[in-house]
Amino acid sequence: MTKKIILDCDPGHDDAIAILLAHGNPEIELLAVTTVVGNQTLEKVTKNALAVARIANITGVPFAAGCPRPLVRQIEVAPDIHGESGLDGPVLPEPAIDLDTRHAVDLIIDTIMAHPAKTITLVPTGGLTNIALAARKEPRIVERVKEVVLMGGGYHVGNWSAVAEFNIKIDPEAAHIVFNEKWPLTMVGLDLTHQALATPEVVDKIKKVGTQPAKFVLELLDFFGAAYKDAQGFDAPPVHDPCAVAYVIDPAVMTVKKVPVDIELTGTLTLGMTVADFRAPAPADCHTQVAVKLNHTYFWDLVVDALTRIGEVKI
Ligand code: PIR
Ligand code: CA
Repeated sequence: MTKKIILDCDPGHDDAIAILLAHGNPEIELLAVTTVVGNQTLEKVTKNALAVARIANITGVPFAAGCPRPLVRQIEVAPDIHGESGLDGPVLPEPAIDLDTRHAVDLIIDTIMAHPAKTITLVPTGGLTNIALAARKEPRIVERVKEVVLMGGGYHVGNWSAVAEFNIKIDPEAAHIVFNEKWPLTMVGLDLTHQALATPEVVDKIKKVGTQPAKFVLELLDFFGAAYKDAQGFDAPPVHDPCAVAYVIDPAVMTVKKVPVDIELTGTLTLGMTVADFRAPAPADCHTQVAVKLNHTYFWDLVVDALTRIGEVKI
């Protein structure tokens, strides 16, 4: 049985690769792609999502734009890592498909309500603004989704402050809503994604695919790698967002641990921290788990396999 997902993202170099993995993997049925302000403005990340659709020849999947700003806070974007366009590096094609006319929040709700209960996995890889609003606008989706598998947070690491990760920190109130709803939630945080390094061996494997979409990924990794080197001193860049998609494809790609997680909203030094309680035993009603250890080879094989299946796409 295929796994139906809605990908809510802010492309973003790693978001773009997450879209390609979801599209190219035969286990995944991509029901919708929705965008949210994050790595860049809503306008830019939405344009980028449509460009990725064209590059991989994704047709028949609705793409919709969502929230242009966080619930409470001012907009914070990440040009140091993703550039002015949000997807700097490759030359981006003009979109070939039209945006869905619905707001992302409505597309998310409509899609979940139109499918049988517990069949759809929500995969957020940006700030949680759209998901939080969807849960408030139509509370029945919380019972109805199968699970939420998100890239965000980190129980021992931050990248937007000493203890907070970007996707959580840019809209902590939204994250608080999403983590406190009782749906099963897997946090694929920095503890995990900092293991998903695009090493020279990985880049070599992608080179061997030899298609235009693979070349696009190489150009993304080139820019992303240089930015990560400059901004955070990484020798190889951590490719965060496809990790969440990989977990949906096969949970065996990583180990997870069931622990309660909540979002800090009032700390002056710790705003947006994902506070995970590792004291044993986890309460019986614990609905959250955190990703711990990645099978690096298996993960990158999934990405290379997806690119291979996408095959050549000429623009
Ligand atoms: C990555 C991101 C934002 C800022 C930095 N420094 C690095 C984006 C990625 O798209 C990913 O979803 C998440 N936010 C990682 O923090
Ligand atoms: Ca992202």
